[in-house]
Amino acid sequence: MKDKLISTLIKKEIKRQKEGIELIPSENYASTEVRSVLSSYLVNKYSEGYPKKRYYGGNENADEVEILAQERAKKLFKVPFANVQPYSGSPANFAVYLATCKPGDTVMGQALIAGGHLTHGHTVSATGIFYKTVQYGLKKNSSGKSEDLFDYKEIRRLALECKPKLIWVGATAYPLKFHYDRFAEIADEVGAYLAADIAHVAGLIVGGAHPSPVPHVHIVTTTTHKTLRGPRGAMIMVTDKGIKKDADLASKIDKAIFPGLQGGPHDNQTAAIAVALHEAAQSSFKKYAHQIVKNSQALAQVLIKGGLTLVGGGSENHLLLVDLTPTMGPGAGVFVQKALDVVGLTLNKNTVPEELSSPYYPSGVRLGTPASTTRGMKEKEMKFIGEMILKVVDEVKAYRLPKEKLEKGAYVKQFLVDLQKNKKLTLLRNQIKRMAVKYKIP
Ligand code: DSN
Repeated sequence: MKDKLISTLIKKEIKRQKEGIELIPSENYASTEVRSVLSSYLVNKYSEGYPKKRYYGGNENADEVEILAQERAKKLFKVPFANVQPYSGSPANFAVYLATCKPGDTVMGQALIAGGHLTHGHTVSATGIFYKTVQYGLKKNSSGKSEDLFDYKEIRRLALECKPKLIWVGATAYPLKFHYDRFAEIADEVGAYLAADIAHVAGLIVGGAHPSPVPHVHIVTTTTHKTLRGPRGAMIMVTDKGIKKDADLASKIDKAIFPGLQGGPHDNQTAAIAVALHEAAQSSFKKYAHQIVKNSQALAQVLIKGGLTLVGGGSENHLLLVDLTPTMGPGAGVFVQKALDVVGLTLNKNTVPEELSSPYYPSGVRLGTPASTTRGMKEKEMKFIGEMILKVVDEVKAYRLPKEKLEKGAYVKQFLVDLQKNKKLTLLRNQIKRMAVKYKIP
């Protein structure tokens, strides 16, 4: 490669990915084939419009690529309609608003602070700027056991009060299964569209490790690069129930994506989505999806045994949300994330239900098993990872985030200096590296 600067950075990133263990639950390793299709000659083409209805010439191959991706999505998710053009999850979700609501209409979604997504109506997102949004939270888990954290009585009360046009079900930081039928009862009662954002669990659903929202909701959105293990991208699907509610829903979704929100689709991305959908239809993917959950549960057991508090009392999917408040006080996510970074375990700080701190200094960390499972790691390796996490938490458990806003930055800066001097972390780093390099990345 002639561009030495970029080539050096890519080499460094490959080394980082190989020598560390990726625990961010929304990340994964796409197959070699998916990556190679992304850099194919399809990257050169413009294809505004939809198959057989384009605004540019020379689209005979792009048409076939997009039709294949649509057909594979429909078959895999058991839906009558799929739009495979969204550039990524956020535009896909925004297109759902465009298709179902007018600016100013009321919508409901799970609050970001309680594990929802920005695009489910947060005030800083365009979805919260152009629509009137009502947010629902989670119940406090008092039993310490895995239990559904949604308060359906409260969600129903809110829905009856605000009469939303659209209700979102789906999250970015929820460790348990969704009971889509309970949300459907509420949406049907108030006549709202119900959209499931399954970005995190799409791979678990098609792999048969998780229930599908398809019988219960009108619209399904998903990114294609998380548990589904494809390229960056997204899809919007309409269910039979959706078409029954609104015969024009599919064409409204198409129009919302193009020309509503986007220009030309990324044909290389569409082709890579088609490849990923083909991979996800194989029986080996079912095994993969089930192993993700087994690994997540194995990791949860080690962390619970080691004294950490897990939101929801454990994990039923690919992710775990650790509430560090009881161990290290409010705002401790930053300490654990940074310390784990030093040893080569990558995860992210995250808010927890009933957060006492802020999204920038949240009180939890979110981690998951999709990427490590792709590398072939199983329960035994999860035990190793869990024990390493406990050792790292032990190293930093004396730190407390100052309450004073102005003191926080300086305190974290000093913490980072301390981390670099910590010899125990260097030893753990070497142990993790020795283990990680045994497991190839595609
Ligand atoms: N950034 C994604 C996640 O990590 O869950 C959501 O957009």
